[in-house]
Amino acid sequence: MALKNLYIANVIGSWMKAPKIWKISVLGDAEVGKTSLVNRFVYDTFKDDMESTVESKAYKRKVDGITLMVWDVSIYEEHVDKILRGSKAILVVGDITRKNTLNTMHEIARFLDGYNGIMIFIGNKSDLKYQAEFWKDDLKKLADEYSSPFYFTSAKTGENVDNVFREITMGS
Ligand SMILES: Nc1nc2c(ncn2[C@@H]2O[C@H](COP(=O)(O)OP(=O)(O)OP(=O)(O)O)[C@@H](O)[C@H]2O)c(=O)[nH]1
Ligand SMILES: [Mg+2]
Repeated sequence: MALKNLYIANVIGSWMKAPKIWKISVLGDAEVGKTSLVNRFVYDTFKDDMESTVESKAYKRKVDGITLMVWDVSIYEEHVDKILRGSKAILVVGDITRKNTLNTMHEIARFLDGYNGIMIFIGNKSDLKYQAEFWKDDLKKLADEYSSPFYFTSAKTGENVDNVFREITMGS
């Protein structure tokens, strides 16, 4: 084989073997549990005393042979557009115990208008169901508007957290 062909074969070979890396961004109002969800998913841990996230940060976990690069997007982030660029999926998170965080989810979804990846709506803190200010009907209505799935999760108990990410890697 000519040297050039050998080179091309090598490049294509390593490209095919390269791990799949998918970017996922997590958005939502202050204190809805964005960092807690990421911590639960990546480290399987939970803390009651969380500090507010000042700087957006990426975390990695491999699922179904795919490396997920999960971006915990700070509410202070000035370059949201840049972070969202190339996201395979965007998680839009609200806190079920605060109705205003559902309004923020609506605003975020409007802001994302035209995004053609997977958008998933999440009502977090499902362990506090008895304090819920919004529930299934409200979240379903929002999700249906964007033909997107929705989940209720608890970063505290871990309920449904893995299922959200499975939704993304499913059928890959
Ligand atoms: N009961 C309960 N508390 C939660 C859950 N998820 C997060 N929390 C608590 O809610 C508070 C905020 O959680 P964070 O993960 O810091 O929320 P955040 O969206 O990252 O907040 P910012 O970075 O300030 O925007 C913390 O006190 C968490 O312990 C949950 O599923 N259930
Ligand atoms: Mg945070």
